[in-house]
Amino acid sequence: MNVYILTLFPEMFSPVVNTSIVKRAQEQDLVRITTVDLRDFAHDAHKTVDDYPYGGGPGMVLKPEPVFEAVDWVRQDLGREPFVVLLTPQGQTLSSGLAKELAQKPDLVLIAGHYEGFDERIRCLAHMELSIGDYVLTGGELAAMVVLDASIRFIPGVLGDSESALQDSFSDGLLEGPQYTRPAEYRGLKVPEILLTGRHQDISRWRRKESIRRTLLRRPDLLKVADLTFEDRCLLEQVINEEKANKARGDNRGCNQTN
Ligand code: 6GU
Repeated sequence: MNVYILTLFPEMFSPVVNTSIVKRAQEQDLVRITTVDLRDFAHDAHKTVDDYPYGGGPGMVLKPEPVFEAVDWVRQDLGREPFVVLLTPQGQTLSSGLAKELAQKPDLVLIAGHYEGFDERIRCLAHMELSIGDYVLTGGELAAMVVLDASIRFIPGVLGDSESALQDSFSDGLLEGPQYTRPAEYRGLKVPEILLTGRHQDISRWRRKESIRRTLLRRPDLLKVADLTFEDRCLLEQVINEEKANKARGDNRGCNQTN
């Protein structure tokens, strides 16, 4: 996949693009990431990329020319038409499903606007407008990094087997259950005994149940749309009853620290 990031702050991307899994994906030629400095497409010697809003008002507005011409440059560089995403808090909210869709695009352009706003005509360039949540960032750069990171995880080969996206929260519509490593007891906090038994079938079932429990307690909205098997529904029923009992007893999430 080719990803072009159009930004006024290309230097913000180097820690993300040059670290860990994103770096490895590039070394393996699974993704090619190019940051494009919008200032390189300014028309004057001062490299002006923003201007006062027509009609007056506070703040500056990102001019259309640098963005249109940067996209033209990408088209030329590729020799074909990329899929263009504009990062804006007014866009569709990013989800695991959208990230997966984007991962299937051979050529992706992420436009990260900055300043108080951008000229409305820039919207005409975009096939999709994306937000990463209901809060406002000072610029689209962090959002572009989030979109990039969330998407490339779905490109086959980017994650190793042990990192597989299949086991993640959301991959099957449920949250991941709890995980533990050694020691088996720390400050009186114990690892659930079932995990120490080596009974793989029982452990699988326990993990599925705890994934359902966690989703019920934290994101019941996800549970409503997840496609649960008959066995999942039985586990859900058990979890609901256990949680009722726990509530009556005043449960504290297994955090009874004793030393
Ligand atoms: Cl894509 N941009 C900005 N500036 N703020 C945001 C956002 C995007 N998504 C959430 N907040």
